[in-house]
Amino acid sequence: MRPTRLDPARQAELLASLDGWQRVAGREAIARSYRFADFNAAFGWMTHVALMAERLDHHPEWRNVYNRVDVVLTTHDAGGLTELDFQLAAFMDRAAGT
Ligand code: H2B
Repeated sequence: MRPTRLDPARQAELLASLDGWQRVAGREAIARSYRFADFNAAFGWMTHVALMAERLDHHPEWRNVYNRVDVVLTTHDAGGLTELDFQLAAFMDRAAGT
């Protein structure tokens, strides 16, 4: 079963529990940029996150340029933010050591 869209108050609460994540203008999504030591570190982190994304069946929108990864999370099926977005965001932060 897919999670349902969170109400705005709960979204704000969960966003406040994260560091470095922001709302995206014009759509219901959250975004964060990560910077790593080099491409190897960035891509290693992406690989680690990709395995979790498959397990959750929840996939990021992301872009990598050398040591930087820009991430946007939203739940396409729900048309907005769900628990899964905040779960994956927290996992990304832990995996990046932030
Ligand atoms: N990822 C994200 N971010 N949102 C979704 O709604 C979503 C997904 N849906 N990954 C999943 C895959 C769905 O398309 C498949 C069919 O389970």
